[in-house]
Amino acid sequence: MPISLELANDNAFYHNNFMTGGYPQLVEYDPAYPNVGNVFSLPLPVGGNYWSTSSCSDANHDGICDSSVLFQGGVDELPWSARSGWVGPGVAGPDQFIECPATQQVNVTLNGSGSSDPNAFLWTWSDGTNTYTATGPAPTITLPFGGPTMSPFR
Ligand SMILES: [Ca+2]
Repeated sequence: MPISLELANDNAFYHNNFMTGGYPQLVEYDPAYPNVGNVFSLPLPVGGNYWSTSSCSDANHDGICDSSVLFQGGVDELPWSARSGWVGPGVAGPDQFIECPATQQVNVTLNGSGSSDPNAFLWTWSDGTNTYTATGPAPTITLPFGGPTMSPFR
């Protein structure tokens, strides 16, 4: 969802998830109604926003993209690499040891309910070849025998 700025001055926009929702640009800006003094990030550890339209590399894995997000009428100098990246790291709960049946795979329900933002869960794991994802605070996923170590993310 975009924001539209017309004659809007001296605002600070940070910790927003700017998602496309089909809009081509997330900040609408009309040069006929210029804005001054708006910022789209604050010094770390606050940072800026998450932009779903922006590709992001984060070489040092600090959660902040290596490049600014530029758009007409503004710049986010410290964009977050993940949705709601400013929320603390996920809490996966205690380890689970689940016996694998003869089918060589098992359904496992994850539990991230202890995390601080249950609406922004993203789980990722890898089998060494492919990377998989699931969303939500308690997804049920199918894992193979000897399955991977799971990591919950915000
Ligand atoms: Ca970084």
